[in-house]
Amino acid sequence: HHDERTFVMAKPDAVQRGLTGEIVSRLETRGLKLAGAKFMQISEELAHEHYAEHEDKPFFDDLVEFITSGPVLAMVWEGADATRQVRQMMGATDPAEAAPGTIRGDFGLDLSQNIIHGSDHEDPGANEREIDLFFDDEELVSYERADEPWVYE
Ligand code: YYY
Ligand code: MG
Repeated sequence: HHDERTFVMAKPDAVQRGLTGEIVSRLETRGLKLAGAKFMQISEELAHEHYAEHEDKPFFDDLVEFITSGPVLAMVWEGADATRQVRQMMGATDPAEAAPGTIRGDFGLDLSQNIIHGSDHEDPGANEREIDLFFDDEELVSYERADEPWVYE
């Protein structure tokens, strides 16, 4: 199955640093398929919902402040094992620990400004929950990309 969808977001630091094109480009050239995108500023309420699992963590208030501090590019990407593959391309949560070649490892140096969000592949249903939180069904597109026969056997 090549139709797994995952939620990805270029965070406010990525937008401010002009990294949104680079992020889209990496996912796109990997063979993942863009199914939806929205340039937006996250409200306080949406930030609390999106990061609900971290509500009790000491970094929660700073995290909400950061993610609402400027526009983000929210996206849905589709492909085989998309959630886990995006996480691999993102690298470790702390950019200081992220391997070179990953998005965080190539563009970040410090928590919490770690450039990109991707749904947790170890939390079943996180991808669909986050997609539903940010997108209506009619904002997502199903189509075939011309290179698909060259990406998938
Ligand atoms: O999924 P991922 O973004 O890699 O990490 P999470 O553990 O879900 O944490 C969400 C978000 O919180 C992370 O991207 C940065 C921030 N954060 C932090 O500021 N300080 C920490 N010690 C852990 C996470
Ligand atoms: Mg997470």
